[in-house]
Amino acid sequence: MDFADSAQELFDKGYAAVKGAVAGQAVERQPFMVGFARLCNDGWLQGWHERNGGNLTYRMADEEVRACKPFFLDEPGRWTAMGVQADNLRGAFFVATGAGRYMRNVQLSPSRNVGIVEINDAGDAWRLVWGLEGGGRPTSEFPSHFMAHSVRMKATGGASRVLYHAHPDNVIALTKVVPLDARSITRALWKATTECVMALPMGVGVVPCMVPGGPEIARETSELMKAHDAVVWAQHGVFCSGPDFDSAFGLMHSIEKAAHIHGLALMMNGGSGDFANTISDDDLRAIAQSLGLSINEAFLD
Ligand code: 2HA
Ligand code: ZN
Repeated sequence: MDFADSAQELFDKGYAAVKGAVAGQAVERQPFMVGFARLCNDGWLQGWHERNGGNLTYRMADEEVRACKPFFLDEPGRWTAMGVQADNLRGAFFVATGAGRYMRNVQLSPSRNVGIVEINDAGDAWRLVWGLEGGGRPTSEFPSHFMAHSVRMKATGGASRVLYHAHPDNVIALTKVVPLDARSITRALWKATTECVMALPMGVGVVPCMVPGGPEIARETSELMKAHDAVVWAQHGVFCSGPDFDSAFGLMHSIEKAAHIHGLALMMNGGSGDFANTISDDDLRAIAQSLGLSINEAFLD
C-alpha cells in the first residue's frame, strides 16, 4: 500500500468515527430521546428494572423522523420479520430499548442501549436505522409493543405513542394474592387510594402467567388494550401506554403505588382483606364524575 492509500484509509476511518459520534449525539439531544432516556432512568430509580428487566418503545412523530433522518445509518440493517402485522404501522419509526440491554444504562448512552427501527411497507418487519451500537435488536417484547401500539393508536385516534413495560414489586406480589381476573385486581387497586381511579378509570386488563416475549402474550395483551391502557401480566409486571412519557410513567407509578398501599393495608390487618374502612363503589363513581371521567361500570357493584 503506498502512502496515498494509507493516508486515505486513515482519513476514511477518522471520518467514519467522527460522523458516527455526531450522528449519535445529534439524535441523543432530540427532546423525544431525552424524555425516553429520562423515563428509563426514573423506572430504574424506582427499582422496577432489575438486570435487563422492562422495556420501552416510542412511536416517533413525522417531524421527529424528519429531524433525525440526516443522522440515520447510511446502510440500514436487514429487514427482520416480526411474525405479527399491523396496517396502521406501515412505514412507522419506533425508538426501542435493545434486547438484553439494561434500563439503568440507557441515560448513560442512548446510542448503545436504544435503537430506532423503521417498519416496512407491509407492516410486518423492522430494520435498524440508528443506535444499538455494538450490534443488537429491539427488546424481546417488541411483538407485544408493536401489536399494542397498533391497537392503542386506533383506540386513541393516533394520540397514543408510548408503551412501557416494567417489573414493579407490589403489582407482581398482588397477582399472587388476589383472584386473577381484571375485576378483582382493578377493585383492589381502585380501593387502595382515591387517586388510582383518576389515573385508571377503565381499570386494568389481566393476563395469566405466560412465556415472556412470545407471540401469545403479544396477542392477549393487544386484545385487552382495545379497552384498557394498562395490562397486568401475572407473576411478571405491567404493560402500559400513554400519549407521552409523563402519562405512561405516571400510570405505571399510580398502579404500583395502589398495589403497595393494598399490600400494606393487608399486612396491618393481619393478612385479611376485610378492612375497617375503604373506598365505596359510590365514592369511586363520585371521584370519576368530579373529573368528567367515564368509569368502567363493569368493575363496580
Ligand atoms: O426486557 O422484561 O419481559 C426483559 C423483559 C421481558
Ligand atoms: Zn418483563
